Amino acid sequence: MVYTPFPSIRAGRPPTPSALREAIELHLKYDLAKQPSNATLRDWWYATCLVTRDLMVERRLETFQTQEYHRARRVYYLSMEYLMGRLLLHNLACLGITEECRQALQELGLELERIAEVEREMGLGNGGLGRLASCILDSLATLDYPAVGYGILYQFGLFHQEIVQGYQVERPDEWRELGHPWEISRPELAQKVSLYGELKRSGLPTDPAQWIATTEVVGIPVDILLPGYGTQTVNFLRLWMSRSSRELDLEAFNRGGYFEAVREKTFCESISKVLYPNDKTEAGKELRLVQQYFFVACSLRDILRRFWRENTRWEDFPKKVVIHLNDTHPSLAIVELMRILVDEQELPWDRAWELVSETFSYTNHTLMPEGLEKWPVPLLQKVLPRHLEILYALNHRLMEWAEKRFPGDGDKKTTLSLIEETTPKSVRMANLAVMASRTVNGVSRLHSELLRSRFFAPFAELWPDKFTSVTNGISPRTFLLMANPRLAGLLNRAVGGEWVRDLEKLRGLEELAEDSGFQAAYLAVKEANKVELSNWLLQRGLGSVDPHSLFDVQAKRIHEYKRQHLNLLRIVALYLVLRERPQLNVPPRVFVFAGKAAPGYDVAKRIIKAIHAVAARVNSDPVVKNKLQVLFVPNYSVDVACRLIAAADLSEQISTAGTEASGTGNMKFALNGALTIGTLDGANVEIREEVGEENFFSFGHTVEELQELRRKGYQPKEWYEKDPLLRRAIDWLFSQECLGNESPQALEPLRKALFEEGDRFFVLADFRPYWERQQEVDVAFFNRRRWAKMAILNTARMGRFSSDRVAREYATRLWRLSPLACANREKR
Ligand code: 26Q
Repeated sequence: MVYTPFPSIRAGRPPTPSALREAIELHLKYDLAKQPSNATLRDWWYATCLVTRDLMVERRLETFQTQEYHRARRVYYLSMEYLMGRLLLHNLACLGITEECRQALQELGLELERIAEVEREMGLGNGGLGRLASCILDSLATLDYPAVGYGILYQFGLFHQEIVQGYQVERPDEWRELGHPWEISRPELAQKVSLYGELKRSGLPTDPAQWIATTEVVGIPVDILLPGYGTQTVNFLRLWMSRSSRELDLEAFNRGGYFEAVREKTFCESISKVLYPNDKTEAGKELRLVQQYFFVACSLRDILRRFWRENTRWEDFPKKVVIHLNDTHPSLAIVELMRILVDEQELPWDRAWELVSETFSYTNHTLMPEGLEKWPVPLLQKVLPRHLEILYALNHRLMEWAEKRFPGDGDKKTTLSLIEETTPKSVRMANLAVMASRTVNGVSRLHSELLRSRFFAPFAELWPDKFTSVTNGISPRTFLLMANPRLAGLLNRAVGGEWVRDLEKLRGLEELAEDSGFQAAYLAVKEANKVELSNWLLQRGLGSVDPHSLFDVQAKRIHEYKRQHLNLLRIVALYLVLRERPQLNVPPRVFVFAGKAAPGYDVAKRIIKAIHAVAARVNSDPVVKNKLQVLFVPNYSVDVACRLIAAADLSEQISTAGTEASGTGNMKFALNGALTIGTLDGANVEIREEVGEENFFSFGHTVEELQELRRKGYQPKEWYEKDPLLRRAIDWLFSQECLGNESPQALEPLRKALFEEGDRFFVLADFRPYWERQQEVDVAFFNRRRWAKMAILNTARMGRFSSDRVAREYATRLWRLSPLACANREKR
């Protein structure tokens, strides 16, 4: 480094705006070889990020020394996905220098917010699971927990969604195109991983074996620093990038032949190339399996390297290391650790199992059978032959335990088994994760209950104490402070600024809920956010909306179980009613949809098409002008989410009861003062409990009622026939009047799902209760003071859904981890 960045920082004081300005100019000069006169917005952004990074590095080094000195017990959070969003404003806020930086840029004639918008967000995840991982890492750092996140540095993140003639079109997400100043590459910590090949062995499967692999891949770690908010702690996320091991080895090129070597190089680089754009499992894709093993094997080697720097005996391993599995995607780590211990370290099998089974914890994120990962045995045999053998050996033990506990009960054993007896056979990763983990948790109370009583029932009989629940949460930094600066400012004035680190502090708002001055200020914030969103929509050519309308938002992945089409059917019904009775007194509403469909999920894509077809008709019909508008915001992302969350009046959380494990969007909207219309599903149940049922619009069949409907043989056709409004809405949606010039086949797959395929998600059964509840929403919205009170009470009572509470629960109850702040460090 050619300059001494900030002597003042080391003394623990924040840098002055002029010190920051100077540092930005130095980075502009020495890292980008630019002068202020020829610097682009991108250059200024890059330089500002580098200065911010310098400041985080100071704290990172302190954190590292503290954790190493104390030989801290750490949690290693393994996740295939992280949805970090843009980082500049977040990192500045964590460091507490947002205003100083704003002023520094102002002195340079620049505006902070404009600079921050240059950043391409890190979209290395599909949705809820990836964003939850990011929120939890944010909270772990904020609470000073020693934690490292591991994942994959996908060269292409989740695809960009464009809409062409109402259809989703996917484009590559080249998020590193402008460079990525947050990355710190660590080639010296590269790891080598083996794949394919064959086994050489003499003894039993539980004896050490030799795996002669034919392909070797190198993982190069790239770190992203993760500052806590208002603390010295800076943790990090370590993302692996795959490269060929022969890259630097000219000999190998000659040995293997030129063509073969290039082919292998291409294969190796393809491993971290692209994020799979599905949020449910897709059967048996080899590259996905290779991705999982690659990232898990690199991470484990890195964990072991760190362990041996600070420790000397295996028996300390479970005392110092907790490995958390974010769903089953990283569950090969269990098998890989067994392999390392047995084959490479030559520990006896039972001793290895002791260590392994004290190390892992596992979070399940899905209830749907098709969401549970299974790998075909022949694929494992090909890619990871030794791991398959270890899996069979583990299953042998599992079946012994099962026989002991349930003698002669073949059915129990069949459901417990790691191996599913299909053709070909496959390995059930969830069963492996449950078997090997000290704790297994669901992500909401309802979800955890259903896991225990249905999906993992025999496991819960075998190991009742393993199962627990940690209801999800969201980061107050990302989803209030950053997403909604106006509301954040109002809250600071009302209850002080402590809520950013302690969301329960918002309880203090309860006493203001009926204060007309505060209500007015609160409504004014919402109004201003709606104006801002309207302008943004207009700029993007997405339509012109009246900010006085009720903003009704459903933003999340497009899925049949999330039932965007239930929302759409209600819109159609309302449209038909309004056409007949244009004078009907309903508040003007803007219906906003946003979300991506998995590229291979046809019905979901037809739902997007249906939304656009309805929007085209409704928005151009003068009869409902100023009453009803339908918008689809393309390319849903963390950035778009924040804009919608700040502006929403009503949050649609309408999944079929028993299908949404938790939901976290529900929390983001409610915290920002949108009222929820929602089913009794996932965390909705707990949100309703916290905010009070009088401040929550619940509707729809419960899990038990649906069970009963199923038992009696649910016939969507009957529901269609007995409800004239529903019938009209459905008939119109699938009519040529709605489709316009489109082929009559355009929505056929959607219609089939509702009728021929039996409406798996009970859209028709829940239509009427949904319709009726929405009428109550209209009434409530007319009464501005009542609405304000309800919204304020939502904000006031969402404290429990902070990811800080989540991190603390995981740390204390599952991981037995203690905070370790930098100041705690004694002299060596
Ligand atoms: C697995 C194998 C192959 C390809 C893809 C996948 C895959 C990828 C992502 C499977 C599932 C996911 C993501 C699931 C997810 O986001 N689940 C959501 O997790 C949230 C956080 O716990 C919950 O709030 C949501 O209810 C749940 O749907």
